[in-house]
Amino acid sequence: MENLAGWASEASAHAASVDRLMLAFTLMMVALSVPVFVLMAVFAVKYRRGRTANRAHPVNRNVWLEVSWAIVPFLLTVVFFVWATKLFADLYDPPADAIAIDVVAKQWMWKFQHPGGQREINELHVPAGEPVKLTMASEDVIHSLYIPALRLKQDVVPGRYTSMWFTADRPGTYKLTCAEFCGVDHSVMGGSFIVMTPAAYERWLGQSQVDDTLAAAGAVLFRERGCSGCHGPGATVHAPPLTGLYGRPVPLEGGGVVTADDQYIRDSILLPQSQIAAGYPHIMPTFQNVLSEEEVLQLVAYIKSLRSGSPEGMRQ
Ligand code: HEC
Ligand SMILES: [Cu+2]
Repeated sequence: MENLAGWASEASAHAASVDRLMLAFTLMMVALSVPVFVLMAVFAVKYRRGRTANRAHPVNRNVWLEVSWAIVPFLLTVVFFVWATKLFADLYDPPADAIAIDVVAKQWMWKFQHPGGQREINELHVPAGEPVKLTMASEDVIHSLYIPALRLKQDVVPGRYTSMWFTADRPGTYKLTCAEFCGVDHSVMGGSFIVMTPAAYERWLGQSQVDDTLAAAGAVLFRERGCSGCHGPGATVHAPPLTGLYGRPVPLEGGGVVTADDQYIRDSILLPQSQIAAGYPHIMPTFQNVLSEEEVLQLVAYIKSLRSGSPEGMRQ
């Protein structure tokens, strides 16, 4: 592999913020611990055996001095708590216009799929300066996607979606790896994270071989796997229409309302008995062990594309 930028490089503003936090925190720890060790050494010398020092030890309390060395470090650490929490919370707040890339982890490779259907394995190409959101699923065990240059790491867990987002701003080739021991070949489960200028990314998208966009691949599955038999416009079965479902609140049987997000749609397909849409019969079969994670992601992309009034919505 050619000249991967080292672990120390920063490929996003977030990475720079994390480094600033770590540096400041380290400096604070030094500032708080140096006086302790210096005084220890000074007193060990000053009061060592045989030394003529005043050992009378008169009672000499200075309450404010004593309070200050509890309060000052406390306030300092609270500053870091707030600072770090802010950085952490940002990770859960992706911009709505982020480019949605799907990730499937399996022993032992990373598969990436771009919204236009471009697929790649162990390489992730992204444009600089644009937010990217990864939705991640695992085909087998727990993996963890770690991109050191972004200072980001997120577990990829079987049975649910996890996500992470970033705006890389420095074109280059960086390391990408699995940070969760996932079997014998765990150590080779990695590759490169390639940040390109937006123009180069467009060219790359154009050159990559595409069978179908994610949503179009999902539309084909929707027919082939018989979903349209129940959910299609002509179906005689009483099943909910899926047009406009994404992002909408869904009332559930037995009370409660959930928002139809990626995870809900995924669970509806793989664990249909877990959350039943109110007013519908329990007849939807499970597609667990029938569909691969990639196929489920394609179906989710298709259902997301079914906006009310969109031409895609007519495609069933
Ligand atoms: C035998 C008929 C049938 C088939 C086949 C079927 N479904 Fe369903 N589906 C239903 C019914 C009935 C419900 C509502 C009850 C429930 O939530 O389980 C439902 C619910 C859903 C929901 C949740 C909708 C909502 O409004 O909350 C989604 C998403 C969904 N199905 C997707 C699919 C997909 C994708 C396929 C194909 C892989 C599929 N279904 C195949 C009958 C079916
Ligand atoms: Cu792994």
